[in-house]
Amino acid sequence: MEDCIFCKIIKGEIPSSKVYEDDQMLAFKDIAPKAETHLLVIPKKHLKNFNELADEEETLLTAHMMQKIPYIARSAGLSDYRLVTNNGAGAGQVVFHLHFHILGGSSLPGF
Ligand code: IU
Repeated sequence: MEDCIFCKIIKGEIPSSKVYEDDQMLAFKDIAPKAETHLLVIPKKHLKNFNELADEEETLLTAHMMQKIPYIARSAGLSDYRLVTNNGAGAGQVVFHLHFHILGGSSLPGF
């Protein structure tokens, strides 16, 4: 997607602080952290949000990302963390390339 900022990060056109990368996904530090540790995990395939991941053809990608997230969190020194995805503008999604927030490293408010 030409105008997608996260696609540009994947292509290396915009710099990011990568913490994990493989052929299907990327994890990097959020530029405006909302917790002591705030990582974003994204698929390399452009999918708008979690609703698109629910498509049957994305089953393997879904499993792969879910399996890697605990490893990425652990590698960042986190045992306790919050995993969030904002699905749609009404839920606070601002960047329309699917991403999971990993938030931790400090006490998080309950909700
Ligand atoms: P949201 O779930 O779409 O609201 O989250 C988007 C996140 O992407 C937000 O936490 C931003 O700080 C973050 N981000 C980023 O890390 N790098 C960028 O270039 C842009 C947004 I634009």
